Amino acid sequence: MTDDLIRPSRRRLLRGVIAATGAGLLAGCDALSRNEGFVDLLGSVEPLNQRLQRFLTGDRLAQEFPASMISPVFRPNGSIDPQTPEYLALKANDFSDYRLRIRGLVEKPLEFPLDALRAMPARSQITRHDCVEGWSVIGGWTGVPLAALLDLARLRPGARYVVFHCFDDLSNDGSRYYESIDLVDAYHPQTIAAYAMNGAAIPVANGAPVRMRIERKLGYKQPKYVHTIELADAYARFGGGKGGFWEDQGYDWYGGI
Ligand SMILES: Nc1nc2c(c(=O)[nH]1)N[C@H]1C(S)=C(S)[C@@H](COP(=O)(O)O)O[C@H]1N2
Ligand SMILES: [Mo]
Repeated sequence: MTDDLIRPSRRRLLRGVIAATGAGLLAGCDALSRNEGFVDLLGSVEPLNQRLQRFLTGDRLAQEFPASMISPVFRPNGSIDPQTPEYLALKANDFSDYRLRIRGLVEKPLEFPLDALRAMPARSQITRHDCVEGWSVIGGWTGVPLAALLDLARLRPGARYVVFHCFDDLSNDGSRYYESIDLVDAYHPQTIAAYAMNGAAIPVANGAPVRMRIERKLGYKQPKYVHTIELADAYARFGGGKGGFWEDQGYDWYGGI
């Protein structure tokens, strides 16, 4: 059957579905808006969750690739074997005591063991990673959409940035790698807390056990070894104040691709 042949009936079907849903929604909303409790609930939820999800994420996706294009080696860069005591302790137990923490401007601070993350609805994506040093690699990632984690923790008013705290001390001065993004990128569908790379646990060199993939950003905005995701009104009070480890050295905060 050619496309031309099936298209007209599909269109009719679609029209029918839209009409039916539209009518159902209208009746439902009308009935619900007469219930004051529901209106109050909408008033409190709408500004934070629904508005963010509906309007801030309506942006373009980074290109995704077929599995045949995955690079044989996902070249590691920056920290590749963190030596901070807290990381070494977790690594010694194969990360069984690891928790991904959500805190800051949220109603409900949360902690996720790896098993809990793996049990959540996942997203997989094969994308190209571009480092400002001038190389690119293609890799496959699986993880939990950051949007889902933020929805569980529920943002508090004033939350504008997501700050990622990492285990590693790249500059060897007692500080820790960190990064930050705004809520547009936080709610982007390809922004995931990844726990797998190319179908296996993420190797230590690439950020085990959890690293972010924020696919419309350059390499330095893909924090590895993440332990805490903090919601904040501003990023100036973290690290050197410019929003990230490399930003503090002069790199651009937005770092988009
Ligand atoms: N915690 C942490 N995250 C980091 C870095 C780092 O040194 N530490 N390096 C960044 C840079 S510059 C790049 S290019 C990528 C490298 O990721 P990869 O090691 O998986 O290739 O991680 C980014 N995230
Ligand atoms: Mo990089």
